[in-house]
Amino acid sequence: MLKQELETLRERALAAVNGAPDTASLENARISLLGKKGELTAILKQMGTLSPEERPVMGALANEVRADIESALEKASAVMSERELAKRLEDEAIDVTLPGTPFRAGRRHPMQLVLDDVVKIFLGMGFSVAEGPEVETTYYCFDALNTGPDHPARDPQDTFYFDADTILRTQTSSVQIRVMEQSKPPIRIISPGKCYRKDEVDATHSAHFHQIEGLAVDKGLTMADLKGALQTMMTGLYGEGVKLRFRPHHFPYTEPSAEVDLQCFECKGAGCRMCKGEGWIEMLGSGMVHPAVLERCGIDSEVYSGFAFGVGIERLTLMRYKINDLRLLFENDARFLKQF
Ligand code: 2NM
Repeated sequence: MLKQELETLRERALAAVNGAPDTASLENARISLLGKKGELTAILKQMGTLSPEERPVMGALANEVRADIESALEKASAVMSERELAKRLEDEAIDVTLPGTPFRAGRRHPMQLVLDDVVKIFLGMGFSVAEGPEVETTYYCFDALNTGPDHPARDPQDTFYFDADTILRTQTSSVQIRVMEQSKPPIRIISPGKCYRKDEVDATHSAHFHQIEGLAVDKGLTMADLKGALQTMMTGLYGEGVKLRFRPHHFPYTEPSAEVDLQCFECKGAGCRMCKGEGWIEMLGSGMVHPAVLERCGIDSEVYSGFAFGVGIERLTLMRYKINDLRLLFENDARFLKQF
């Protein structure tokens, strides 16, 4: 009776194990056959009803059946894991020779390209880069630069005021004043940065713009040093053969002062649409730092002299790439920016 049950169990078990479709059903089979509440255990519980002679015989048979089922399970499980691994390897195979997902890298803004070039050119002449706050006091933007309380440049029509003494800087000369206050000559710096003016936006104006100012203070500096530095900058930016023209001008903070024009490289000075028939294009302001400005920063103007200049990065960039509208530089249109 019990012998019969064990034999059928073995037959059904081996059929179930060998026919299991996956590891999960194999595990289910193991539990229902050999588990604590499984079929073999249920049969073994009846051993108590056997006679002492039958018991060891049935016990041996039960062990044999268990061993058969266990070894069938083991074999099936090994075959199955191998098969499942092979399938996963095939399903998840990666073709490393396929092209990757392209990474769309950005690029430097045309004004950044120009700024980087200008910085490199001045580093080559022994200058370093100085930075300062965009929110400034009227002292650093005006008073320190000989632009007293009644000067028209301080008009709230033209400058953004937070209060009577606090403004958005209108030029980066404020940075140069701070450097002159804090250091002793020789000084050679350029100060690039954002500046602000209450300008209506059009093809050549914006309420925020970017400026580079340069300053050198040392014994014996003259206009010749200024001209040499500016010629080096313009040649570096626009190539050999660029011509500069210095015109007398007035700034409160330099004496003498000069505006600097670049010979139009479209018409070589003959006059064309680009230079509006002038042959020359106004590029920057410059001059020898006014002795009163040096003195106010604690620099002895009897011993030291300095030259300074200021130029708009927008202007330099429009010229460099022959762009006809300033607004293109600020609109962040990728179709435009991709060209540089
Ligand atoms: C310009 C034109 C001319 C200038 C003067 C100074 C300072 F601080 F040394 F006095 N920095 N920059 C200067 C001179 C700026 O911008 C058109």
